[in-house]
Amino acid sequence: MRERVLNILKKKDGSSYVSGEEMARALSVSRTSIWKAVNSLQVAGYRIESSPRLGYRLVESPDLLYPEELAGSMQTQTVAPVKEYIVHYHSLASTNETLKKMAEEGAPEGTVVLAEEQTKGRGRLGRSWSSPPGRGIWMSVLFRPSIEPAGSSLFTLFIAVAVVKSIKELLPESKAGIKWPNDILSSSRKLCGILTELKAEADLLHFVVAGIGVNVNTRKDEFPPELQGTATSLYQESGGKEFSRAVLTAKILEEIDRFYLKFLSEGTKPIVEAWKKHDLTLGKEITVQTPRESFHGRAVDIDKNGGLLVEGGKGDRRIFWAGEVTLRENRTR
Ligand code: BT5
Repeated sequence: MRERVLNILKKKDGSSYVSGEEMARALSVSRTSIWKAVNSLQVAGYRIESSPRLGYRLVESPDLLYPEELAGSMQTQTVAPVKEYIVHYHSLASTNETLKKMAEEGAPEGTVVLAEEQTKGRGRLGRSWSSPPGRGIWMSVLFRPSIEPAGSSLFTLFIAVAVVKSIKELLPESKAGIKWPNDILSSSRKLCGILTELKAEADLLHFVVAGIGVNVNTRKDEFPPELQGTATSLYQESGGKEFSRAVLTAKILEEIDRFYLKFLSEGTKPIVEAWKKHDLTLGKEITVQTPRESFHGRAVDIDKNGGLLVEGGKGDRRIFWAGEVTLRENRTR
């Protein structure tokens, strides 16, 4: 009911009032139900003006990632096709941890977990991810594809492309690009990180949980001191513009949905091609650090399954599926 009332108020676009009676008629409910729904929206942070004669008017929506805020503006098939697939928390240790537990308990493909803040946001290899309240997008998406575990590397890639494309729609002058495998950088600073985790056995993939962290409205001094020189946000990149996290989240989820369906129907090729358009890695001198070694060379290509092909000084070629990449020089191709 709350969502349907909100939709009617939104259609008026804040410019005019809509009467309780009109809404009650449109939704075939009593005026008391409308009044209750309006009250609950106000408690949730929506500024709704009411006038005894004219009715109700939506003055301002909160910049919170409520399911009804997102679902109302999204057209998706698999990722959160209805708002019940979106689970919103004000505070959570880690959206990836929560979604992995939900996946174990049978949550359907396309479930999305969002949190306004994470108290134990996670990066790769036990590193942490700074997730201050209300400033970024901290979310995880669940997939249950019928593919072999090897194909899961592609998830990090297409999610990165989905995020960059969405960022560029909101901020066309953005210099955001992807550093293989999971960093979105802008002017060499980290704007977004992706943590893809999976549960699999031998040749069976049970599920993939893709965690996405985007710094949206974070001010420089809101990052921990050690990140202030290496992290950035859309706010900083745009010279101090605030962005609607809800609009960006909905765009990202729509792009993820489109890429996922493409991946299932057309395979890896369109993803690798799209990835290359936003890439910051290929053609550069790089160092790949893995738990076993440190390899220097030139990044030459992305394999059809998302591996990074690197050519060493002696012309020896290696393919990496995971690792930490450091860019050493500017693009040479
Ligand atoms: C990542 O790891 O970049 C993956 C980050 C994934 C975060 C999302 S948020 C939703 C979901 N739930 C989770 O618990 N996690 C996912 P990695 O490549 O290991 O980078 C981690 C490093 O990035 C840290 O060691 C810091 O140096 C840096 N860092 C931490 N927080 C940052 C931030 N907010 N912005 C930019 N850099 C950050």
